[in-house]
Amino acid sequence: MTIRRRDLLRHGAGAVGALGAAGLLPFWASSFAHGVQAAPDTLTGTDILLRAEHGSWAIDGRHGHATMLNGTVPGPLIRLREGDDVRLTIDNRLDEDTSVHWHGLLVPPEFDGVPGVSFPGIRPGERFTYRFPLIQSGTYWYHSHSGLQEQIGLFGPLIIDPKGPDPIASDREHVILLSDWSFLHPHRLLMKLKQQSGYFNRQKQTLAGLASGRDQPAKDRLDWGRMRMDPTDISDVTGSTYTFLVNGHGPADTWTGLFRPGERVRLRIINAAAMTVFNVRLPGLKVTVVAADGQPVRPVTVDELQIANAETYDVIVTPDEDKAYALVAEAVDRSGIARATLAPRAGMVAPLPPRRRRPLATMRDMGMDMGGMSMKEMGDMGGMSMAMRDQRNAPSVPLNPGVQTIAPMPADRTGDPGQGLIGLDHKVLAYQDLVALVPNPDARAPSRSMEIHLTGNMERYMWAFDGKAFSAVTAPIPFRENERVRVTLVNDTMMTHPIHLHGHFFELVTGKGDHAPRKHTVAVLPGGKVTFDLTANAVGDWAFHCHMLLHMHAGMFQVVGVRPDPAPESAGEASA
Ligand SMILES: [Cu+2]
Repeated sequence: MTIRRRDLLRHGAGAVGALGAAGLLPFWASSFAHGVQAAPDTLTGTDILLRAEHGSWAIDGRHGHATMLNGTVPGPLIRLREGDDVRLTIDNRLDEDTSVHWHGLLVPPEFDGVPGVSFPGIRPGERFTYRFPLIQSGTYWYHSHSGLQEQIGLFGPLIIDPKGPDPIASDREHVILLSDWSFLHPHRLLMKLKQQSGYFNRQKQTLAGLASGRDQPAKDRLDWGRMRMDPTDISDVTGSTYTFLVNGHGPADTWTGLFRPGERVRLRIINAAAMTVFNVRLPGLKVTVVAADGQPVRPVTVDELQIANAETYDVIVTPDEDKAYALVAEAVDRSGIARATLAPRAGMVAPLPPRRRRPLATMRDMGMDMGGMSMKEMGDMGGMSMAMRDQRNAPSVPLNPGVQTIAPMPADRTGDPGQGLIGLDHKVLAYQDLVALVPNPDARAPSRSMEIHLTGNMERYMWAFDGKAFSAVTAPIPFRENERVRVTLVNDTMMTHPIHLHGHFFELVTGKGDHAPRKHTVAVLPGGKVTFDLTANAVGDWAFHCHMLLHMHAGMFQVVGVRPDPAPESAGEASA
């Protein structure tokens, strides 16, 4: 039955002449994929041409409008080789400016692809060629950095094979590219959220929930209500409007990756979603994490992992039975799932695990984990209203309307498995489980440290660093070339923010010495903090932003400026 439906859809798309080739899928993402090695339309070599254009595509049988590359959503698989000098040309056939950012790649700043920061952008009808040497390998991806194009389809996977042998051995590889799709244009999503925070939340607490014990007890509910906080507010945009996709397939279409029983299958998992953090598991299979953000880590075996927007994980699974296995990528608020099937033959379907109860935010998510004390008790310690927005807890942050709360006691949450996954009876990956496979290139102790607060006001849908939206920022965050700086990100809000720095990897500070895990994107859990050490070795201006795309759009975006040392313009002057 599933096959027939899928065939209909495929033929349907081909039969509608007006659509032309648009809306078809690249081979790597076709409904029954043999593995990325076998995908004949993969773009390889050193000269790549990508066409940005408008088109229509089908999601579970319904047509949507997208901005796309080479006529497909997701875009083509680009597979390059470390050590090569590559030229990637974008031919802009859209009626608006476009750009492509190579997410996680270490490239010269002028080829990083962020309009207004790295280059002016690519005008309609024009071509732009990115040229850079590939000095790394691993699983990455690419996406538009113009307007809201990324949210409506302009993204795809990018693999760089190592120059020498791959430290990660496998018999077969699949790309698992997660995304979210709404038939409402992202501008409309943003408008709805500005009009009414929690607009997309259909999982609010109810009286029935209270009676059944599913929701917060009445006392807590009163406390949270007084602060205008909703513990069911986990995701801004939810399954009420989003369809969650694996390789461009909705849950009804279901993408299937094939394997032979006993093979070591490498899954290159990429979260390309606009606004969705996913919990990924394959019931019945252990998942061995072998790389994070493209960088190999010591293998660590888990049952489940949370992947924030823009992160990548490479994992190995070894399905040894002649049966179908489900891959479930559950939206963090459990308002929906993306699903895929791993199967020895086409047409097999694996049963899905029962839907789990939606999570509730906790005191820990407010940055107020005080060992079971109630808010009333804490309030008695010094005044609750003061405690959730006390300047003393963040002297550098102005208490303007964009700053709704300041976490009073933000905890290092790198040992946590992710929101909603604490206390499960199986092993969930935490950042503290990650250990780099090879020693870090720079293990110097940092020479200075800085703290950056992630701030927001859910009611007004305002998001910023240190209470200052990008529109109000006048200068980049300054770094000197090659200086090593310890950066702590403090999340004063009740949302996870996946923070991405362009042009660099940074080392998470989790006590792993010179084997700290290296990342380009780090999820800072609600009310939590993350510390990383950064060697600012790439001179230039680099985007630094939240990868929740509507947060970025609303102002949680900054520029990091790495200046040569000594800076030519200040040579001879006393430094300030
Ligand atoms: Cu954010």
